[in-house]
Amino acid sequence: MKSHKNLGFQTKCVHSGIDEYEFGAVVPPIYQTSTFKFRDVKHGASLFAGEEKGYIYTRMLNPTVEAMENAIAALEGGHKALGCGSGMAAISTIFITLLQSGDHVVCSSAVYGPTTTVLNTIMKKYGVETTFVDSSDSENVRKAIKPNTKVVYIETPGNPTLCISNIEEISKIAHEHKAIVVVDNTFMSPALQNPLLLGADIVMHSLTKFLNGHADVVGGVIVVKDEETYKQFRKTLNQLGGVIDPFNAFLVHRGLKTLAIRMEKHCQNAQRIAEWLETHPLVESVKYPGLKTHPHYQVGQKQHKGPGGMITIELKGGFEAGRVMMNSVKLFQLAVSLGGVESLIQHPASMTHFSMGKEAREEARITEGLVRISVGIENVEDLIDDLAQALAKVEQAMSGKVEVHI
Ligand code: LCS
Repeated sequence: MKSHKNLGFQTKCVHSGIDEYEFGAVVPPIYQTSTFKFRDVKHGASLFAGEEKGYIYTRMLNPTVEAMENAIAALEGGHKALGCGSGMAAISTIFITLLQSGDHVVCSSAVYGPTTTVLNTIMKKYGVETTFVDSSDSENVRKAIKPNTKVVYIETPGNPTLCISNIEEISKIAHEHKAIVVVDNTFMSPALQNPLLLGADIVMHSLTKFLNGHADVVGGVIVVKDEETYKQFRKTLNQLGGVIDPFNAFLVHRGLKTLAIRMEKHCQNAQRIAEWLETHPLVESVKYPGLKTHPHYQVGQKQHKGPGGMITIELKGGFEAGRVMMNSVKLFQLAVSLGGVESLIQHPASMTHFSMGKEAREEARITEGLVRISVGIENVEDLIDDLAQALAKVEQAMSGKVEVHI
């Protein structure tokens, strides 16, 4: 791959991948093949021995997948990337590769629910212990580190609380103790935040979200800084088999081409909506990294280029009011997932973060009344109109039950 180091981010989005495709194709062809023919026995043997570069079998490497991996590595400023069958496949590949029985993990308390569950069930079963901390205060990470801490895992902004952790500070603390820093960068995308450039060792994304951006793929990716780590992860992926398939990789690569302009629109729309919600009399609180009222606003300003497309709110009527709102939206769709061009709304306590249990939710400050919004790229006036009519329904439903000052 040619170096695109000096090009602008949106140019990299359009041009990164593999330099030349067969037959002069302008976009990456979909190599929908499970296996690749060897010229002769000597050729096959040399590919298996790693003496020659080439493709053998799609679980091991596929050119369409490789083009997407190259593009994401370039956007994150990494050495190489590995496409996985889902964000959870990427997360479990990272844990299984880096950890063994007797190791300890320090993890942000506010992470995607199943990440907590994997650490508390599967990894625990294999003898890996985890301490969950509010990593928005880096000192909590320092205090939780033990002599056997192998991995510090943070998600920033965290799902769904949007708490921000200081990647640079946490990386320094972890490295003093020789721990590996893994950052789930799903909520920001490389257009807004590059954890590897801030000192982290490994980045992962759920490709299902902003990177693909069109709600039609489930996928994940791991980005690493060096060849040795790449080889370790490739071995695990090859053995356990959690790879992405060529067609999904093609779709993600297509989505990447508009990443920077989509993220700009997500940020603009979300900022307008967050500011509007903040003034609405039925809204108790709004959390959005672009609002000065966000508790970690300053850290965010330092480490990301834009506040992203995710907002959380608490209504004055708690969960009951949130239920009416989520049932009343017309343009926003009541669905989990996030980061697509279309706006979605959901209830973390009963949906995305149900599996982690009430106790872990309370520790992560995921309240019963929290409503999460993924702001799409529609006309913002239409989105605000939709939220306004849904909140008007809340007002009708709750009249007499909550104090409403309009
Ligand atoms: N990391 C984050 C921050 C996520 O939000 C998700 C999925 C994952 C990892 C896992 O990725 P997946 O395996 O689904 O590709 N988050 C979801 C959510 O908030 N709603 O539905 C899925």
